[in-house]
Amino acid sequence: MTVPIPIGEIRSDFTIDQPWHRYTREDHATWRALFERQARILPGRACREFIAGLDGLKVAADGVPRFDALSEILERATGWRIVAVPGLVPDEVFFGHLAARRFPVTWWIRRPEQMDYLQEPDVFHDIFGHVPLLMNPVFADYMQAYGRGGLKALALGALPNLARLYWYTVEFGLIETPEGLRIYGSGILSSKGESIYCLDDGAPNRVRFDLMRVMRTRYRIDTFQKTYFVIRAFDDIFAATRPDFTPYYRELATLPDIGSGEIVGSDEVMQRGTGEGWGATPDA
Ligand code: HBI
Ligand code: FE
Repeated sequence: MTVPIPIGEIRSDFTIDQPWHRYTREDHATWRALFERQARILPGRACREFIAGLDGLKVAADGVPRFDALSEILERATGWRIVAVPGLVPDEVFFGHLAARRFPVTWWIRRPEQMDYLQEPDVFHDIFGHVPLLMNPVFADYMQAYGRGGLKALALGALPNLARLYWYTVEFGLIETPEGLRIYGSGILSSKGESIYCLDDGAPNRVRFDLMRVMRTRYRIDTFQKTYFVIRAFDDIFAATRPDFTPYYRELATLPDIGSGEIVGSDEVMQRGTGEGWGATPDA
């Protein structure tokens, strides 16, 4: 549901000026409702780095924030800035921005009737879900490394493998802490239902993060995850992405995909899910 922006206002890198005048009172009310609901359920569920980032960003609880003001705070912390875009942008544009420490943020917000579910990222998912962790230096470095890796993966025709890494870490990752499992994935942090399901429900598998295993694992964009991958520290994913992936992609090309709900022999299984409710959503 990309809300139309006049074509003349979209720059060659797909960025636009945040169309501040186009937010309605209802849009700001939707932002407030989403923000207050997540702020209420995330303490004790979100990792402490996310909570710290959210506090650091003073993300305005009272309405859709001004991207320029957030970029000033973010830039001082980790050199990242936010750029407004009309919606999903082509992969090479997306990776190009990440590689330059620019996070593309969809400018529009969902309709009130979409409070509980939205397929395409909106401003709440992008700002509330992603930006607080961009305040964390290790995570901020990982996101730039991911952008650079994405441009290489595109060139090698290995984008689907890398997209899975992003999906199961940046969007739906869990991290182990002395207090128990915590959420760092943005797709979970911006979703009330999945913020509860991913930690409390017996249905999903929870498996130790393993780079090659994750890059073989399929996912659906329209259901809660059937498998969550658990890291011990952000450096786990940063260290894993340091080497040149070319040999990994060559090996992956010889290995079969793993189903989104499947457990394989090499897995360090932390929870073998019941699979309740999966019948209706076989893998894509
Ligand atoms: N564009 N605006 C935007 N936001 C995203 O998260 C995004 C995108 N384009 C491509 C993309 N994500 C994914 O396909 C890559 O992560 C693989
Ligand atoms: Fe996202």
